[in-house]
Amino acid sequence: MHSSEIARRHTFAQEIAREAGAIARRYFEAGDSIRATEKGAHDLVTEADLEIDRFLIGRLGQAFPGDGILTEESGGGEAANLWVIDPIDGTTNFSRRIPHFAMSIAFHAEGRTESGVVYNPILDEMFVARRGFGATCNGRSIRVRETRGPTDALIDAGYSSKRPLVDYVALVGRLLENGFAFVQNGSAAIGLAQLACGRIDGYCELFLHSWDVLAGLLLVEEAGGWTSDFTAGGGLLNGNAVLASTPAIREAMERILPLRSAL
Ligand code: LIP
Repeated sequence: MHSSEIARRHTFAQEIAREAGAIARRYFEAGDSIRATEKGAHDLVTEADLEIDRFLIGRLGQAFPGDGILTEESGGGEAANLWVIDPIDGTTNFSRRIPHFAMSIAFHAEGRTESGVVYNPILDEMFVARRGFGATCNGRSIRVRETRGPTDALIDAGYSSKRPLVDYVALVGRLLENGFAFVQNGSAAIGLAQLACGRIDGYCELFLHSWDVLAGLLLVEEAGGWTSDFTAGGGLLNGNAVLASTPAIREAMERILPLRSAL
């Protein structure tokens, strides 16, 4: 795809992320409770997820009718030019009015992510990356942290109920045994954005979907970090484990969560 066409999409993604954020803020700041429906164990969907999903699909369908769209709430399939979207990543946080959630919008063309946007509308933090052009937060360049080693590293280790609990417990055990500190903050998109801007040193989770991570993984790559090849082995449509970190702890993290790495 020509660079100018990617640029058009990159700019548009930021515009609709901000508009979608206004929808999320309307629910977040309303007085009544945010009603959530359980799709599975600790896997929620709210009216806001569904309204933002419809909004983003509508805007993208009007602006780029030939592109494919894959979202957490509406599904979709593979396409040469594909939008991969989580309308609210961190829905449990959102439903409890914890301001740790984001709209995650990625544009994936000819087998690689070209544009990623992760927007936290409550903190008004717009994380943006275009492949080959770096990563920013609110327009300011961001870089991963210069980690000194495991005992200097803070890792966000997401929990997925789609993998055995014993495997997550073992993963956390390996992190702690090797001197890492860990948090489990409930949003892969935000966790990867925080890695990209130097607030944490790594993100790992045993299973996630592409809409949770594609935008955040590009942020990390463009901010000088390392990421596993999430789309390997059909990850784009089927999901995969995810591992991302600062370069200094890559080898240590690959021992913690052994994956075929690509970057
Ligand atoms: C969430 C992920 C998070 C994971 C949660 C949930 P959602 O996505 O971002 O990393 O641990 O279980 O899957 O469901 O809020 O879009």
